[in-house]
Amino acid sequence: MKRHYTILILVTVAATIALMRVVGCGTSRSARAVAAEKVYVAPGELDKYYAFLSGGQSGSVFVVGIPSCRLIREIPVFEPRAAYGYAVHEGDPRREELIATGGLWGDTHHPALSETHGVYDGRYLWINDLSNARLARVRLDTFEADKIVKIPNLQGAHGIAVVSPDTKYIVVNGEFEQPTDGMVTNPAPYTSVVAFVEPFTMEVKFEVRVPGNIDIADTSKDGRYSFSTVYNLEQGKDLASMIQFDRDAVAAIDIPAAEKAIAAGKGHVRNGVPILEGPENPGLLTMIAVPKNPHGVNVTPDGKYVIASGKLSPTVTIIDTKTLKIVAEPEVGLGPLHTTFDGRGNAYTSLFIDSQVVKWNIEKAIKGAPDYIVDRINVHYNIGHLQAVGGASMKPAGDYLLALNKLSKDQYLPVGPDMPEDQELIDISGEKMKMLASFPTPPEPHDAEFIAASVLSPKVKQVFEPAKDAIAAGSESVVRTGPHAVTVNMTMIRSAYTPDHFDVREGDQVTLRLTNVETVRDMIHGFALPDHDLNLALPPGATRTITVDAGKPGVYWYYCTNFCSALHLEMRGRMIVQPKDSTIAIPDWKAAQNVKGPVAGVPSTGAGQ
Ligand code: RUQ
Ligand code: CUA
Ligand code: CA
Repeated sequence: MKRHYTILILVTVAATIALMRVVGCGTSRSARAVAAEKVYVAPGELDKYYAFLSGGQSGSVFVVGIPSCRLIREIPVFEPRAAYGYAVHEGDPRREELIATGGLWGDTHHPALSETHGVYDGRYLWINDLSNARLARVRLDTFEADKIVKIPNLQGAHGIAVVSPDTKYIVVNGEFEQPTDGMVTNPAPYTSVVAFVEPFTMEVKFEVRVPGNIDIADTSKDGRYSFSTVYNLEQGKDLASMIQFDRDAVAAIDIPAAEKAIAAGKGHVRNGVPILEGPENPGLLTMIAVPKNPHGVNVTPDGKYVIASGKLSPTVTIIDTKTLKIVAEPEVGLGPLHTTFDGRGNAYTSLFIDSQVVKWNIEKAIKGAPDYIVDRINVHYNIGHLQAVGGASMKPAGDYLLALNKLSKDQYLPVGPDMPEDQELIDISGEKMKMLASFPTPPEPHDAEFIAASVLSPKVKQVFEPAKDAIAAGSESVVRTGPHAVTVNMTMIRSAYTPDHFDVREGDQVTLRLTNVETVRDMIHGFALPDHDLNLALPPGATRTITVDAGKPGVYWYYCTNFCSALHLEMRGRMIVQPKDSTIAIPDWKAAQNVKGPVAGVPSTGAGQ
């Protein structure tokens, strides 16, 4: 009997393997062709959407074209990046902000695009740094971080959301509870705050205290409420005590009520920010009991409902955004984390434990119809976030959904014990979901938002506008500004630096003010200086200023790091560091330019000290 079973199993396994060979792990040849066609963007053609994925512990934002899944840019935010000359050197404004607010690394989770009338307008993107309680803003005309601020009075800046429909504030949630007065000796239970940040000045306008901790955020579409999940309503300080209650909460903050209370001077100012206490301001804070250690919270595109994902409960909780009452609590599967929408009445919830995306119909679930689950699709593996195109706006496109999976396991060639993260693009245009493609990323995207190329690309600048201190072609100079200080005002254009050499003396501080005077998009020039720890990249129109020590006497070639023309390799020049006791005065560049004949070997003009 036992032998028969063994044979049966062997035959079944062999048949399954043979079948898998033919159709390729459950996908038929024609299904593959259809999927490939859907993500194929021919060379020279452009993607339909920009996807902005948070870079997690990479501290950055990944920009991916959809549907091709091609990485088109990484925007460094909370981490220096030599490739873009971002925050690498002293004096760089973002570097100074990073150092002043917590350090040269970060953990980005939730990109949030600016909205006008509830749809993405392509002006800005905000991104949090969970670890150091920071918020950064990225300009979308230049794809550059332009401001980084610290959020006082909270730790673990986790969920963020734009207050719809017109980006009145950016909401920032404090995940890690703190002693309310900041004193470790205070025996009272820890609490946290939700911060409301003015989007353009990036000033923290006010905060609202919530019992427990505050995880993920969204806002109602009419600007009335911010919603935050609270998974530690127990106010426990260890794992066991954080999972005691069957229900934690969604905290709903009435934003106009908060503004009124602030205007009436009801905030208790701490570290420069007024904090509102719930009990002192009736109606300000409503705690809606939802099961158990909820995670994601997402408002439906029509603004009617807010959906909290149960995480430790196999349910999602549907709450009416006007009455703040629970209207249904349908089961969706194991480990629900986040929910997104297609604009056709369907919700898509990520199931971490089941490794699935579940599609369910919102109205059917509310009515208690037995067939509210529409479809399920397996993802690879253990999905965290998911986002449909426009899913967090009032106008979802209903075409693509991105699954942001935590583990890639066997999906890519092994690259050591640590594997890339796996993002999967799913077609949601039909009744059934269809897996289209996957692509790896560095660690570790948590969330994504998409914007149509037709909205954003016309806003993207060709070149940087000249800064106030930009050097114009023809006005280059080398000036001694002190006994041990020289300023070099330099321009760069294909394929030369002007000046192409200059002299300084050992012991000098050399300030380089560099302008890339190109007027053509993508004509980047680098400026690397050997043995001086100096590497900059200047996009067209950009100006950078940096001061370095002249270093040991010698000839140092500065050179272009970005291949820019057939003469790219020749695009280099010399910093000649004369010995301390050299009597050679530092040539004056303007005088040198008037000298007829080759510039090399210009006589000293006595412009030195
Ligand atoms: S959180 S999936 Cu910031 Cu859900 Cu990561
Ligand atoms: Cu400029 Cu290469
Ligand atoms: Ca709990």
